[in-house]
Amino acid sequence: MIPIPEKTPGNTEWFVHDRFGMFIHWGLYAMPARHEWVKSYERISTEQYEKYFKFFNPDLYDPKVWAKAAKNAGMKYFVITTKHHEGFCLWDSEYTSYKATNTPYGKDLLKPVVDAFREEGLKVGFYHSLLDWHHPHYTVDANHPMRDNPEYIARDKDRDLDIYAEYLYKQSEELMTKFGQIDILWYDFSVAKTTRFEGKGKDQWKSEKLIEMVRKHQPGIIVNDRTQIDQDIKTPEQYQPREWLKVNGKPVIWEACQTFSGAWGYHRDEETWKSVDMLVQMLIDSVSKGGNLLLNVGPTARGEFDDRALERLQGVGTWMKRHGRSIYGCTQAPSEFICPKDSRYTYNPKTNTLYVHVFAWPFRHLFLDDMADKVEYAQLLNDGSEIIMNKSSGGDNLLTLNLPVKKPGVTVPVIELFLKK
Ligand code: JFZ
Repeated sequence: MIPIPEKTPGNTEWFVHDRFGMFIHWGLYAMPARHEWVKSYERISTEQYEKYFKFFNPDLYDPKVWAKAAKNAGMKYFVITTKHHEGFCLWDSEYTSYKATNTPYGKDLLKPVVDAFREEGLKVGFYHSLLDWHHPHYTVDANHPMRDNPEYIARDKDRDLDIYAEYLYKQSEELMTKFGQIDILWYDFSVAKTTRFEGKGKDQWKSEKLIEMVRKHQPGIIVNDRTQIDQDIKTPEQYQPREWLKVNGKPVIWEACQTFSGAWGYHRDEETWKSVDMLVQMLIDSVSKGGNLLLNVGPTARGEFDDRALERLQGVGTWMKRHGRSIYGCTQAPSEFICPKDSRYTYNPKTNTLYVHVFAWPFRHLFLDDMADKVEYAQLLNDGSEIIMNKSSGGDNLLTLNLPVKKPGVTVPVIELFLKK
């Protein structure tokens, strides 16, 4: 049995097929280059933060290069920050002057990236921050850069969060109407209440109204869960769920979002970069539990993917070129198939093919319990070479796969098992 999530309002058919996307976090925070939350972490005032706006000029920005890198990595969709918590807008919004067109760069950054990724055949997603540390009517909460500034907090009585909610609505509407078909809207996030501060959630964002408007303009769009109203997908962040994600005991459509290193925005000095090996394993792990992976790049302030990111995208792409078959169109394997140690199964229900991803290459033999009567033919996926199978004579239905002693020269070797009809 394979879990079947309940139908949701958006079109998720392509999403659960495509499995792998690129997240892009890009904004002024690429300049301080020490975390996209720098304004909050370092309690930076809007006046002090202004220097980044004043000098922002990503002169090497060429989204066609980004789109090619994503496509070559095997990614099928992308989600870009239209505005992050700092409040800076990548597009030429009618409702603010805090936008790319008013920086030294002087041009809209959003339209070109949408066009470039579409051109490469990728689906288009917008991340939009519900938080806004720049808007004058955005009140102080536990995450706000001015949370320790009594004078700033005192002026909250003159702030009207409904005015901000109206801004959020208007900008969301721009995003939904000025860029053609948008496939994903990734709102972020609802703020928890603390002893000192009120939280912000669906009542403050007016989430119901937002979602209604979004669906009016983009009927098929996939909306995430962070407005505090669950829609199409759940979004576990920086961890791999232990099993198919459930809400109230029911399986849901889910997408893990993960960074290459510890930050989402470009972080110059962060050194906890994941290896290609680990990243490929994370992608496989997601699909083996019926989920997607949204893997993040934080472009530099000059407008490029840095070498560390490019190297990993290339590494993942080399693997994907030969192993896309065990990812696209695949999901968790039916529960009757028992996965061997240090491996992950994925399964393509259309072709009735089972894929064994071997994370730790064993010496000579891989034992598959209760599979002897189920497999018609087995091969290594990277080169299509036969894997000889032995069926045990003990009557226990054990299938033994005879592996080469030398691990195939790929990041994660995969054995493709064509099952009997
Ligand atoms: C959010 C952002 O704050 C972060 O910068 C990035 O964009 C990521 C994809 O999403 O991360 C969160 C959101 C919510 C919580 C923590 C991190 N939370 O509720 O604790």
